[in-house]
Order: sequence, then structure tokens, then C-alpha cells
Amino acid sequence: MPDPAQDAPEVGPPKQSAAGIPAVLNSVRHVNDQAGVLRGLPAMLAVNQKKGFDCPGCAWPEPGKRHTAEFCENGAKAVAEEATRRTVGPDFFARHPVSDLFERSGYWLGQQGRLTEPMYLAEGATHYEPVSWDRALDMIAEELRGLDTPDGAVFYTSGRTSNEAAFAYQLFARQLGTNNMPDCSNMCHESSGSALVETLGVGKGSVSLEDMYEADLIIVAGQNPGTNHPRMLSALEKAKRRGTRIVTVNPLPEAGMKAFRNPQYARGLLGRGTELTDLFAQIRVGGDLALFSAVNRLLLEADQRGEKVLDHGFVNSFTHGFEEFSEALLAEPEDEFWARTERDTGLTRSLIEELTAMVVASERIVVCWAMGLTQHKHSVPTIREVVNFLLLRGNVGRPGAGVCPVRGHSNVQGDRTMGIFERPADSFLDALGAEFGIEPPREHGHDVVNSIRAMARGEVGVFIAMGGNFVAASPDTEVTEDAMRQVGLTVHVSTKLNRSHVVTGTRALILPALARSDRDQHDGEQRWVTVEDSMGLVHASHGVLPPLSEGMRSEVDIVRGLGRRVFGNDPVDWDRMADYDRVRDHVSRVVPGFEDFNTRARKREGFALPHAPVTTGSSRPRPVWPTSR
Ligand SMILES: Nc1nc2c(c(=O)[nH]1)N[C@H]1C(S)=C(S)[C@@H](COP(=O)(O)OP(=O)(O)OC[C@H]3O[C@@H](n4cnc5c(=O)[nH]c(N)nc54)[C@H](O)[C@@H]3O)O[C@H]1N2
Ligand SMILES: Nc1nc2c(c(=O)[nH]1)N[C@H]1C(S)=C(S)[C@@H](COP(=O)(O)OP(=O)(O)OC[C@H]3O[C@@H](n4cnc5c(=O)[nH]c(N)nc54)[C@H](O)[C@@H]3O)O[C@H]1N2
Ligand SMILES: [Mo]
Repeated sequence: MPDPAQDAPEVGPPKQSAAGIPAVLNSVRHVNDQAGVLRGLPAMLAVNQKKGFDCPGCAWPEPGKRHTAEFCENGAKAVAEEATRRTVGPDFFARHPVSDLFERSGYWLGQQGRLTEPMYLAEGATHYEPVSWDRALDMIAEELRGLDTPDGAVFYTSGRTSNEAAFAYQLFARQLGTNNMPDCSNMCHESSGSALVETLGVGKGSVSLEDMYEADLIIVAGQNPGTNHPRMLSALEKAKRRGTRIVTVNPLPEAGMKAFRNPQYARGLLGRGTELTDLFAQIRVGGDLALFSAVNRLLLEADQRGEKVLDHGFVNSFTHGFEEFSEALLAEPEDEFWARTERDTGLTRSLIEELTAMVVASERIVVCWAMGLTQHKHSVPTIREVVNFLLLRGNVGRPGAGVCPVRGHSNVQGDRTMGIFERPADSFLDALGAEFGIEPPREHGHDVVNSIRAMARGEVGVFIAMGGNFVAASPDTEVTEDAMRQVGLTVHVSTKLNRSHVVTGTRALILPALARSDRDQHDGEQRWVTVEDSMGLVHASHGVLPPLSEGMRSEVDIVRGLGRRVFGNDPVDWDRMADYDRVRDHVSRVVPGFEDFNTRARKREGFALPHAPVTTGSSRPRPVWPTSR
């Protein structure tokens, strides 16, 4: 096992605010250390700019009016790590046997630099050795063709893959005949997607940045934006300056939610910064369902007393099940209810009443959440209760109000939109089949957990990962590592070295991919891709840095290379997809909301996908929830 001390964090006294001058200095330092000024500066100036590339750090949207430096300290780290001059090539692998790499920490592996050449680990070999792209792709194709069933292949995706690459990748899997498409989302916001599809009909957030600014109240539950989505703090600060109140629900008093010193402004660089949180609910871990239920019960009780706290017009017109909901929530005797609620939430009744008073005083409410809500056994009911809370006061589908699951990886939402899903809708498969003249498989495939089980049973001959770090990210490391060792051929399309390259199947390949910041040239043309952010905005991303090695390929080209080898160019014309406009044309006919994709993606601002509720009628739009009932 790697020495845990190598990855051990340094522990110090808690910080009282986030960002400020330390963030700016740290950004400059990371970029200089890794990339030097010549690569680092152009990279930083292009992050999240309209002719630049989408920050690979997280999925928070970019505001319409952008600052010269529209990134955060973590984005700077993410970019610096991509833009780094350090490389991991054949000489590195010759110096380090896999047994040595196995002993290193994940941090050390990632710090070694960018992967530059395809590398192959033969059966029983001690070292990875260089292999040509042709040989590597031939090997994968051979192995795939040799499978007893297409379900002997598993195609994992991490959330940094572009829309174009994701679309081509899922097409490849379905042309092969499997829906085995686990992705990082299974471990992340899957519960948000499930709960939102059930309740609102669209498994995504319903708000835009403007809604955040217009909200009277924003509840941030189970999220640490100071570390994970620092640019969200700018949005909260802006809202705050317009009078929005903020409630933080978290077992920990995260520094970023206390005070934010916005590095974009002088007042943020110096001074104490903006106090963000008005009410801090220091909840017991897993207590959010009980908390939102309690607020909902207080609202129902006030309504029964004749207070005007519910939006009955909205509830009657646009929801169903209100009576049952109300009865169930009010059934428990009051003292039992509060004893249980205080125990489950670790909060006092008076704090929950204070929160409810803030809710009643707010016309427009947004609830934001992330892993603190999504990674519990009862996450789906918790998020459903959040939706119920919003629906009671008509807080979905109008300005300044709605649901805001804050996504993690920078294109995790887009990948799902493009069809990276083990349980695709029939309508999606119908459209895919019609577009390409193929018969996509209908049987649902494996998610992350079922993939691990299938691998452990020896049912998986080929495991391909489009990015990510499957072995380290999956829930039970030892089980996953053992499962991975049962696979015949493991293939990782990666930018950096990680643990999944050293815990492998019988044979393993590492294929080096171009990253978001890298220039993607083909036949003298510079190609670009698109991504979708956490708020359903799709926009272009142009890499700017010369790639460190000619050995790196774009993810689309890697998939195309496989497609042509396994199936030839009929009925799917894989060669033509070297032009990403052709990929986007296909997407425009398969994925709803992408009509005219190529034209709209070329607009400076990109375009917004339909949000829940979908509105119909132009003169008096009415919300429609595409739910199953
Ligand atoms: N620098 C950096 N940024 C990243 C990433 C990264 O790896 N590095 N990863 C990206 C990804 S993939 C994701 S998903 C996001 C994750 O973004 P977050 O979800 O913000 O990340 P976590 O660090 O998991 O924070 C979870 C928060 O929930 C709180 N919490 C824990 N249990 C509970 C609970 O029961 N109830 C409540 N209310 N709160 C609870 C924790 O104290 C913590 O503040 O970050 C993205 N951004
Ligand atoms: N212990 C623990 N486990 C977790 C979590 C946690 O907080 N703690 N969080 C969970 C969550 S929320 C998530 S989303 C998952 C994340 O799971 P993954 O997405 O599988 O893991 P990451 O660590 O984000 O993957 C990082 C690797 O992606 C590759 N990479 C980076 N950029 C690119 C690119 O542009 N193209 C390609 N092809 N490869 C690229 C690099 O090789 C890098 O080493 O982990 C989950 N598992
Ligand atoms: Mo995530």
C-alpha cells in the first residue's frame, strides 16, 4: 500500500475567510512552478474567456461579463497542472517499474507531469513500454472483437470529456452493443439526477446565475464552495450585495461560507471581506431530510392557521399529491416529531423556526447543494424533500428561484446530456439508431458498482476509461483493485498519471490525451469543442497551448481510431468525424435542445438548454413538468 503519510494533509487552525491576496499569490505561484511564464500566462489569460477554453477545475458557470482573470485558485491549480512543462514519457517509465509507482501516493503520481506517449504493460511485465498508436488501437480492437458478448466491455467516463468526445464515445459503445457506461456521476450527483427526474422531470438544475442574483434567500446545503467551486463565492457575494440572505447548512463552519475576500476587487484583496452567511445551521451529518421536513411541516402548520405562507395557486395547478404529503408530514404528534427532529438534525427547534421565518419573508428562494446531500443512503428522499420545500411556495420555474445542484467535474453534466448513461432513455436510443442506421442495445448496462461486481466475477474482458481515476474514485478501494486485476485488458485515456495506471488488468494501456487547454490541430485547422456547465449553458472551448508532445491525441480522434478499426466506416462514418462540426451535426439531430448546434455554439455566449419546467406558449408561457405522471 502507498504510504498514507505522503498524502496526509497538514492540519492548522481553521481559516476565517477564503480567497483574498493569498489566493492570488497562490495562483501565480502554481502557474509559475508548473508551467513557467511562457506557457502559464497565456493559459491563465485564456481560462473561461470567450475565445479561450473552459476551466477544467469545476462546473460552475462563467458570468456574462467576464473579468480578465475569470478563474480561482483551484482553477489555477487545475490549469497549471495541465499546462505544466513536466512530462512523463518512456524514460520515466523505464526508470520506474510499476511496483515502484504502486508505492507512490496519488499526489506524487499526479505531480510528475503530462503523459506524452502511448504506453503498454504486457502480461507479467515489470515496466510499461512505449507502443505506437496503431499497435495500441489494433490491440484494443482485437480484444473487443474477441469478446463473447459486447457486455464483456465496460466504458467508464470521468467528467472532463468534451461533449464531442462523449458523444462519439457512447456511440462507439452502442455500436458495439453495450450500455455498460459507468461514469463519475454515479459517485457524485446521481442522487440529484434521480430525485429531480422524479419530481421535476429534468435531472438538472433549474436556475441561471441571474436567478442567484435575484434570489431573496439562498440556502447552501452540504457544499464547500470555498474549496471546490470558488467562483461560486463571487456569485454569492454579488447576490449578497443586492440584499440576498444566505443560509448555510453544514456540519462544519467552512471558511469560504463565513467570509469571502473577492480577489477581483481591491476591497476583497484587503480588509475582512464580505460576510456571506446570515444563518448557520450546524447540522448533524445526514440530518438534512429531517431539517427540510421540519421546515415543510412548520409551513403546513402556519397554512392551517390561515397564514398566507403557501402558494396554493401554484400547488394546485402544477403539482400533485399535496394532500397526501401534508397528511403524512402532520401525522406524527408534535412532541415526538420535535424530539426526533432535534435528535436527527442536531439543531434546536428555535433555530429551525428562525430559518422558517426567513423562508416566509423571502419571495424568491434558491437551494444549492452538493456532496453533503448527495452521498448518503437517503440522498434521493432528501433531495425530493428539498424540491417539495421549494414547490410549496412556488419556488421553481420563476426568476430568482429554483433548484441548484452544483456539479463537480467541468463537463460532467454535458457528458450525461450526450448519452453517457448506463440507463439511456428509449427515445435517445431511437434517435441514435435512426441517425446512424445502427441497432443500439436496449438492455440497461452497468453503473460503477455493478461494473466492479462484473469485473470481480471475471466477466469483463476490456475496461476502457475516458479519463478519471476509477480505482481511487470508486467506493471500496480494495474490492475495486481486486476487481480491476480480473480484467483482461485495461485502457486509460489520460492526461496525468494516477493510481488506476498501476492497478491494472492482465495487460494495460495508457493513452495520452490532449487536455482542455491544449491546442487541437488537424490538417492545419484548429479544432474546438463544447461543454455544458452546471446551469445548462453550452459554450465553446478553444485550447490555446501548443501540446508538449506529438504523441498526444484528442479524445475524439482516439475514439474514431477505434471505431474505424472495429467497424469500418459503414454505417457510421468515423473518419468524417475528424471534423468536429460533423460530430455536432449528428448531435443536433439526436439530442433534444441541440438543434442548430453548430451555429449556436459559435455564438460568443453559447446557448442555454431547456430548463425544468419547460415552458410552452409564447404569449403566456406555462410551466410543464416532463415527469412520468
Ligand atoms: N479543488 C477541487 N475542486 C473540485 C474537485 C476537486 O477534486 N478539487 N472536485 C469537483 C467535484 S467532482 C465535485 S463533486 C465537487 C464537490 O464539491 P462539494 O460537494 O462542495 O465537496 P465536498 O468537499 O465533498 O464537500 C461536502 C460538504 O458537505 C458537508 N457535509 C458533509 N456531510 C453533510 C451532511 O450530512 N449534511 C450537510 N448539509 N452537509 C454535509 C461537508 O462538511 C462539506 O462542506 O467539487 C468539484 N471541485
Ligand atoms: N475518497 C473519495 N472518493 C471519491 C470522492 C471523494 O471526495 N473522496 N468524490 C467522488 C466524486 S464526487 C467524483 S466526481 C469521482 C471522480 O472520479 P474520477 O473522475 O474518476 O476521478 P478524478 O480523480 O477526477 O480523475 C482524475 C484523472 O483524470 C485524468 N484527466 C484529467 N483531465 C483529463 C482530460 O481532459 N481528459 C482525459 N482523458 N483525462 C483527464 C487525469 O489522468 C487524472 O489523473 O470520485 C468520487 N470518489
Ligand atoms: Mo464529483
